[in-house]
Amino acid sequence: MLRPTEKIWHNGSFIDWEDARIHVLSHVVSYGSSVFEGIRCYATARGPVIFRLRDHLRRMLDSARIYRMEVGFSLEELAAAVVELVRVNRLASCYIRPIVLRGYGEMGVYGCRNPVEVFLACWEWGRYLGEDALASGVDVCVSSWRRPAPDTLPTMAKAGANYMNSQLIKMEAVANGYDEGIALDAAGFVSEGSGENIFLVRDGRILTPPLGASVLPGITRDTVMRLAGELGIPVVETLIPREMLYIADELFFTGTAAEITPIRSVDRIPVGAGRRGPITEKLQKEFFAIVEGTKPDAHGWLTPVTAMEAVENR
Ligand code: PPE
Repeated sequence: MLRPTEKIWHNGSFIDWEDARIHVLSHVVSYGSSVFEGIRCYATARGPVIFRLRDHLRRMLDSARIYRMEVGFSLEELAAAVVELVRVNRLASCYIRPIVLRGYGEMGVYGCRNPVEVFLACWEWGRYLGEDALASGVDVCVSSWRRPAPDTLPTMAKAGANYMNSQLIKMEAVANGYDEGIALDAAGFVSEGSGENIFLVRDGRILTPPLGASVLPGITRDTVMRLAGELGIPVVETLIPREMLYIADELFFTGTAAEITPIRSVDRIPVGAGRRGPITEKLQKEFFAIVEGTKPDAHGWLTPVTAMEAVENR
C-alpha cells in the first residue's frame, strides 16, 4: 500500500497529502485527460539525487503540448519545485509523480476551457516487478492486446488514457500467471511492456523497437542505449518480429519503475539459459553505479537535492 508523505505540490504551493483532491466531475475523471511522469530519486553518499529530472519534465511538457494543455509553469520552475518536494518530504530516496490534468469546469469532451491543474507528489517505491526481479528475472507473455495504432492514441505522449491499454495488458498477464505482458504494435511487431520498454540481445548486439512501433520514448531506454554505446555494445532500433523473442540470447525491460529487469521466459519458453544474461548484468551494474553515485555522473544525469536547496534559498 501507498504510504503517505507529508506534502504535495499543487499549482505553485505545498499542501498536505490529504488535501490533494479533485472533484469527481473533473474532466480527467470522465475523459482520461492527464499527462504525467514517473521519476526516481536515489539515495547516494552525498544525499538524494534525482535521475534525469529535466528530461522527464521535458517529456511531460511535450505530452501536454501534444494534447494542447497549457501547463503554466516553465521547465525550470517545475524542476525547482520537484527538488523542493523531495526536500520538504525528507526522503532519502523516492519515486516522483508529476501530473498535469484537466480539472473541474465544463462537462463534454472538448475540455480546453477547463482549468489545467499541476500536481507533484512523491513516495517511497520499491522494486516494480517484485523484490528479486532484478537478479532473477521475470516471466512474461505476449499479450493478445496491442499498443494503439499511431493515428489513434499517440504513444510519444505519456498520457493517463494510454494506461487503460496498459491495464488490459497487465491484467491479462497476471490472470494467466505471468509477471508482465509484452504488447505488439498495430502491425504485429514487438512494441513494449505495459509500463516498460523492451530490449533484446542476440549475438552480442542489442535490438530495441523504434519510436514508430508505438513505444513511449523511455528515459531509461535512452540511458541504456547510451551506456551500451559507451561499453562498445552495438545497439540498433529496428522492427522486431514476435518470434525473435523466442530465439533471443537475452531480453530485458527498462523503465523508471522497473529500472533494468531481466526477462527469463516468454510464453513459457526460456530466454537463452533462462536466467539473467551477461549483457543485461553489465548494463545493470553500470546503471546502478551511476544512479547510486559510486561512479562519476559523466552525463550530468543527476540533480542533487541538497545543492539545489542553496539555489532555492538565494
Ligand atoms: N513504456 C511505458 C508504457 C511506460 O509506462 C514506461 C514507464 C516506459 C515505457 C519506460 O519509460 P521511462 O520510465 O521513461 O524509462 N512507466 C512508468 C509508470 C509505471 C507505473 O506503473 O506507474 C515508470 O516506470 O515510472
